[in-house]
Amino acid sequence: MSFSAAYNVLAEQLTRDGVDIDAVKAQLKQQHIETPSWGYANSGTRFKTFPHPGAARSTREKLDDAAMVHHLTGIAPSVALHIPWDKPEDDDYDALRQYAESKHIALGAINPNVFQDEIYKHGSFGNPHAATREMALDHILECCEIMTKTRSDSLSLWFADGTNYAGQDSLRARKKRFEENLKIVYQHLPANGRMLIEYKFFEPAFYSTDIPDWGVAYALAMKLGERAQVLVDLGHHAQGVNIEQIVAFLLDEGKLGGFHFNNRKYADDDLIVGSVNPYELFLIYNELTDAAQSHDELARATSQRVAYMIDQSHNIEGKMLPMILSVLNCQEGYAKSLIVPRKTWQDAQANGDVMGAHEILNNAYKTDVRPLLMQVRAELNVPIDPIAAYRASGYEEKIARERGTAKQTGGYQS
Ligand code: PSV
Ligand code: MN
Repeated sequence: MSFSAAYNVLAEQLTRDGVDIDAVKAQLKQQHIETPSWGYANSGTRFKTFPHPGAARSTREKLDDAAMVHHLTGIAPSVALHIPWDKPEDDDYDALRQYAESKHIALGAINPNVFQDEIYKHGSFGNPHAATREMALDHILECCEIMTKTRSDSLSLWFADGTNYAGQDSLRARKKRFEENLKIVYQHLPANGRMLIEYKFFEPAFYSTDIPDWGVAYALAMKLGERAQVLVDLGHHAQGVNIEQIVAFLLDEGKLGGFHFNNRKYADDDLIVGSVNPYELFLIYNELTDAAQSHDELARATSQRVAYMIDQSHNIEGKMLPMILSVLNCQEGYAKSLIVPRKTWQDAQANGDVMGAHEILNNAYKTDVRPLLMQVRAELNVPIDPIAAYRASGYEEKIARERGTAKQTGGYQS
């Protein structure tokens, strides 16, 4: 059966279930997944980076690769930058932005780096030395200025801060130092800018981490104000944590700012999102769709501003294919959440119908949405099978030929 015949069958079945298929397609066409500049370079893992032939050597090459991912998927129109890894030599961010625009993509979230310089041995904002805290602050304030030049509206903040030994530093003092500096950063956000506070439950500090979980990120964001929100990096949770529940809570509080998609099996952020547990990705999207379709104004408005970003530095699987697959996995998870017959499901919940509610949700998850996605791609004018199109494009061979195998070009251990 051709994909369009399969799509017609699926569309009929979904319409019978009360799903508005045109609305579903319209929402899928508006999906926006931001890819990370560092995912295109030879960057990554804390143990060893295996260089990949053709990996980007400069920010412009990273933008070329991101543009290719967008060209093939139609839903990855922006790229997150990491400063200083993506700092232009001449500091000409306008030129960088124009280059991105010439490739039909935009510059996205700005990610400061206050963890790689020698000076940050004992942390950045949590550091007991005022001069080091000052340096970290200067860097992040510079990032606020960069946001204006790149027209970015999000500042993604991740801190490696913490301690390795009990008694090493005052836990309360570290908290206060963070609050003090974040407050200053908050005051320097550009007018349309917001601050996304990322948490991570361990590593590189192992005794205490200054922002170890969503609760701490949430408390900090609450104190700062409306334009500070929480960033949920899927890799930064212990294995059993129910991430979709965190997402639901933060949506309801107006405090979900964005995601870093990846997979927690790495205990950080380097595996393809949805590769191990696509059900979890669906459940996360289901909370987002549920908020987007609810009558709760705050949850609905919050869901509309969520920044969907990938944070993956692939090490053994190449660079472009895993990024394309990650974008497609997000598309599939989102599509499945959109076909949940929400009213029927909510009625089952309200009636205390445990098995009925569970089954309705799972039926959506088990539906093969691939014909729907192919139809959406055809309507978006992108290849119906972006992975096959990439393999056939010759791009991988071309960049390997032109760029060779670069050493580390952005990322850890550089
Ligand atoms: C370190 O865990 C990390 O991967 C964080 O998730 C940041 O978002 C990312 O680096 C980029 O700085
Ligand atoms: Mn992250």
